[in-house]
Amino acid sequence: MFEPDSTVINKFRYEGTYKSMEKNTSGLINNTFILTFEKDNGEEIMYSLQRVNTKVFTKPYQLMDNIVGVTKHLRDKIIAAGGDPDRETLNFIPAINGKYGFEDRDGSFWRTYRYVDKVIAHNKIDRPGLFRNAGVGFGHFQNLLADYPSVELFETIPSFHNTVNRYYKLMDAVQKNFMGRADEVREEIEFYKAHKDYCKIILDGLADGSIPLRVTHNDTKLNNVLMDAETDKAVCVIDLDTIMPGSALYDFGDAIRFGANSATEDEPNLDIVHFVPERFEEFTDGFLSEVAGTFTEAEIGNLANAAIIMTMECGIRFLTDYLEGDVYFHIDRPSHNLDRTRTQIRMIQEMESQLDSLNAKVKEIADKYRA
Ligand code: GN1
Ligand code: MG
Repeated sequence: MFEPDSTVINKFRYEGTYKSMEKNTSGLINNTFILTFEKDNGEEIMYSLQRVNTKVFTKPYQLMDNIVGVTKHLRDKIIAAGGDPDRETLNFIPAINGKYGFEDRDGSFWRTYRYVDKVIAHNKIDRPGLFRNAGVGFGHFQNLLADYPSVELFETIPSFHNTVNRYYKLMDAVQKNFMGRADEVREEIEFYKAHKDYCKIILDGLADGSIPLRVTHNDTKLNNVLMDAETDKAVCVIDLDTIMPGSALYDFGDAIRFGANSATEDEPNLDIVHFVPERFEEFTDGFLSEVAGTFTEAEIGNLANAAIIMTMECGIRFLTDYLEGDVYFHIDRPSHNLDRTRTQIRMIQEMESQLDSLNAKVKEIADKYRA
């Protein structure tokens, strides 16, 4: 479904002659294809071509304005710091009409950027050190965007991380019970009800000003930071669709939700799904090595809470989608969203049971970088 054909490929200013295409299956929203071209001198050049999900991102041209603005800002900073702008940020390729994407006859929106090579998008942390480096990558990204004019950003998904809203959408889906699946998931529903109070913590902090509004990535799962295949260092933060004003706690919490899991987000066997505190520590250390100096007390003090809150939010979204008939996230099996919500619940339970020690760890690490 939705494979790009030559009428799509020919719309972009690619270098060289088209050779081959491979599908990348990791994202849950957009569809991504890796294209290989051959230049006149025989060298290969690769691109990512994406079909943007316009049910989720309803204004793709405005979305691309955000991304073009942000990547230009990043590029300038990377050059000023002596880095490699072709590797450390995404480089989008215009269509032949000069715009950064185009809508085809069927209403699909396509965009493309240079493929970053010699990197890995990890779906799971399988060795020490890697997650600390991811923390440095996302923390550094936060710093690079600290002076980005947020007024220029179009809100690609309004209320994206409004966890309270997400909670009420779940309650609504339970009531409508469109697929007749609510009875089967009573336990999960009760779990989220019992943990409802977490949902408002970040929103309250934003409202009273103790948590500042910053420019944030908002989708910081591990596979959205490309890691160098040889050195394991973070190279490039990708998936820039949800860059919007938000709380840095969203970025921290979502990264922990995904990367401090001993298994993948959709592991059906809960016996092997655990929250790994050492991973939490590693990521916190990397992240705070970049941002400790600029964070407020409320931000530092809520890092561990944020891990629980973002895991709640995502679990709530998976369960809502399950009840609504799997209309939002890509699924490969009927229970896919249910398996996903269950891993999130397992993570929350284990984080909650050691919240005091996680808070103590955060404090220790923050003090180290603030000394
Ligand atoms: C989606 O696009 P992708 O796969 O990086 C989702 C995130 C969820 C994530 C869960 C726009 O991210 O919010 O946390 O799935 N993106 C959107 O894996 O809804
Ligand atoms: Mg995404």
